[in-house]
Amino acid sequence: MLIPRVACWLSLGSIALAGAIPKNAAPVVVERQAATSTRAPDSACTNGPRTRNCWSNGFSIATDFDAKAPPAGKTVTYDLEITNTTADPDGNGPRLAMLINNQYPGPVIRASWGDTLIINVKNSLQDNGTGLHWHGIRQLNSCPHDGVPGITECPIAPGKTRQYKFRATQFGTSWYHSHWSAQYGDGVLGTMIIDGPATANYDEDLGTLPLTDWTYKTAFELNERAQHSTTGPPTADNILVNGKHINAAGGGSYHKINVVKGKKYRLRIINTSVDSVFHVTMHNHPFTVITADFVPIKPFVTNQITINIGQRYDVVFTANQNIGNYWFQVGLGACNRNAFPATGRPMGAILHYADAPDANPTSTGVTLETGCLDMPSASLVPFVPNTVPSSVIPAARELDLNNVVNAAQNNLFRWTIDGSTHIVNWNEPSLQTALLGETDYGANSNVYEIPTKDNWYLWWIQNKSPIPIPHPIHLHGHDFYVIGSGAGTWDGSTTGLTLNNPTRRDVATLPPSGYLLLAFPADNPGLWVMHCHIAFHASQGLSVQFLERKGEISTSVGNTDIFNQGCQEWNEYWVDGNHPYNQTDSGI
Ligand SMILES: *[C@@H]1O[C@H](CO)[C@@H](O)[C@H](O)[C@H]1NC(C)=O
Ligand SMILES: *[C@@H]1O[C@H](CO)[C@@H](O)[C@H](O)[C@H]1NC(C)=O
Ligand SMILES: *[C@@H]1O[C@H](CO)[C@@H](O)[C@H](O)[C@H]1NC(C)=O
Ligand SMILES: *[C@@H]1O[C@H](CO)[C@@H](O)[C@H](O)[C@H]1NC(C)=O
Ligand SMILES: [Cu+2]
Repeated sequence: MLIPRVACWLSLGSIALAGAIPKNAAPVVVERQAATSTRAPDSACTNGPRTRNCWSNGFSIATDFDAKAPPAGKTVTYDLEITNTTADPDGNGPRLAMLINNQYPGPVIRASWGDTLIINVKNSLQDNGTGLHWHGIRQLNSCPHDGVPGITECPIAPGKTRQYKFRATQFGTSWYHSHWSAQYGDGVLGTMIIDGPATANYDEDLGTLPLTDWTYKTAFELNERAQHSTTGPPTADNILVNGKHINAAGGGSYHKINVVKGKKYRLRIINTSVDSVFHVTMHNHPFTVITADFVPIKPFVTNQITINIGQRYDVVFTANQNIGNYWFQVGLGACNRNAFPATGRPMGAILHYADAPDANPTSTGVTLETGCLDMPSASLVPFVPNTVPSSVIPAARELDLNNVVNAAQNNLFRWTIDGSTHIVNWNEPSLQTALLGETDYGANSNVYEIPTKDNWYLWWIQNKSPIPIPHPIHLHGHDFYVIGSGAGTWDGSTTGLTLNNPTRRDVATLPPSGYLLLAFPADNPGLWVMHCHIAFHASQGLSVQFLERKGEISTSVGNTDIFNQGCQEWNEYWVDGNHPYNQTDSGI
C-alpha cells in the first residue's frame, strides 16, 4: 500500500528554519507592499497583467521564499506512465523512444506556489528501471521524493508504480526527467510550471519552450559508445524546440509560437539537452529576462541568451513589430557538435503573428554568439537579496575534477572527483544507509558531509582535467550562490568574488580548466547529488553526493513506507547475479 505522508507537508514550522541564516536587511520591495507604485498591501493586491509582482495574502515577489511559502495550497495530482515505444519528432523516421503518457515532451506539470504535488509514476518499460527527478525543486524535508535511483530511492521496477509527493516552495519554470542512467535522452522528460509572482508585467503566459539536442540512435547505444570513446561523446543529429524541428532533408516542421500584435508575453525557455549549450534570439524582439532557474532576478534586456543544460530563463517580450513571421533562432555553443547543417535553414522555431501567412520568415539568420559559459553574473541579480558570509572563504572545500581512461577495459572513460568516479548502488541507495544509521556508503559513493545546521559551506570545484570543456554543474535540494568562477586555479583570495547578493540558481557552468565557487547553507537534511548535467558525463561518474545533517534525516523525512516499498519491489526484480542487463555506468 502506498501511504500518503501528510503531516510533514503541512508543517510550516519546519519551513521557517532558514531564519537563522544571515540575510540582507530589506528586500527591494517592502514585504506586504508588493506594488512599489501604489504601495497597496498584498492582501489588497492580486496577481494580474499589471500587478505581476503581487501574489496573494501577504506573499509577493519580495517574499523570502526560503523562509515561507503560501500555506495550505491545493493538492495537484498527475498520473504518468512511461512506455517503450517509438518517436519521430523531426520527420527523419521513427526510432525507439521511451515516452511519458505517449507524449514527447511529456505532459506539462503545473501547480501554484505553496501547492502540494502528488505524482504517480508507472514504469511500463520491459527492460529498465526508472525514477523521475523534479529538477530544481528544493524537496524541503522530502528527500525520498527527489527521484535519484541509488541515492534517494531504489529505481521503480518494471510494472510498478511509485508515488512522489512534494511541496512547491519556490515558483517559476523547470522540468522533470528520468535520473536513471541515460534514459532521459530517450525521451523521459517534461516541463514544469509553478505559478507565482514575477519581476515584470506581461499579458499572457506562452508556457514552456524546451530546447534539446536529438540523436537518431538511442541514448543507451550512444552512452555505451561514449564510455569507450577516445574522442568524446557522439555528435547530435538535430535540435528540437518543444519536441519539433525540420530535418536536414527539409522534412519535419518548425514549432510555432503564436502571438497577437500589441500583447506582451512571458516565455519560459529551458535547455533539456543531453550534451548541448544553446544561444537563442528572437529576431526584432528583444528579451527582458526575469528569472534564472527558479530565482526571480532584476529584469534586464538583451537580444541573446546563452542557456546551458538544465538552466532556465523566463523572458518577457512585446509583439510590437509588423504582423508577420520571425525567427526564434537557436545556435549551438562552439563546444558542441551537431550534424544539422548550419547554413540555409536556421535552427529554431517561428514566432507567428495572428493574421500573418502560414510561412517561414523571409529573413536569414543572424550571427549568434558561440561561447559556452554562463551569462555574466552581473546580469543575474536576484530580486530578493542574500549575503554569503565571508567566513566561508577560508573554509572552502576543494573538489578536484579530473578524468581517467582505463586501457585494459577497452579505454573505459571515467570522470573523477578527488580521484574517485561516482557509481551508485541501485539495490542499496545511500538514503537507506543514512536511515539505518550506518556509516559505510561503499566504494565510489563520493559522499561529502555537511554536518552543521544552518552553517554555510563553500565548494570549490577545480577543473584539473586535461580535457578543456565546460561542465554545467547542478545541485539537488538547494539553490547555490555562485560567488565566483574563472579560468585557471582559484588563488584563495576574495578578489573578484561576490558575497553581496550573488547569482543564485541550481545550474552553473564550470569553465574549462577553471574553477567554480558555490556556497549554500545547510538548511535541508538529506542526501543531495551534485552532478554535471551533460548526461554522458553523469553516466561517466561526474558527481558527488552531500550527506547533509545525517542525524536529522530520519525525523525530517517522516514516514518512509513509499521508499521501503520501492526497494522491496526493486530487489525482487533486480536479483543479484540474475538480471536481464547489467549496470554499465554510474547509474544516474
Ligand atoms: C524496448 O523494446 C525493445 C524491442 O522493441 C527491446 O529490445 C528493449 O529492450 C525495450 N527497452 C526497454 C527499456 O524496455
Ligand atoms: C535499458 O534498456 C536499454 C534498451 O532499451 C538497454 O540497452 C539497457 O541495457 C537497459 N539498461 C538496464 C540497466 O537495464
Ligand atoms: C543546452 O546546454 C548544452 C550544454 O551545456 C549546450 O551545449 C546547448 O547549446 C544548450 N542549448 C541551448 C538551446 O541553449
Ligand atoms: C552481467 O555481469 C555478470 C558478471 O560480470 C555476467 O556474468 C553476466 O553475463 C552479465 N549479464 C549480462 C546480461 O550482460
Ligand atoms: Cu560535464
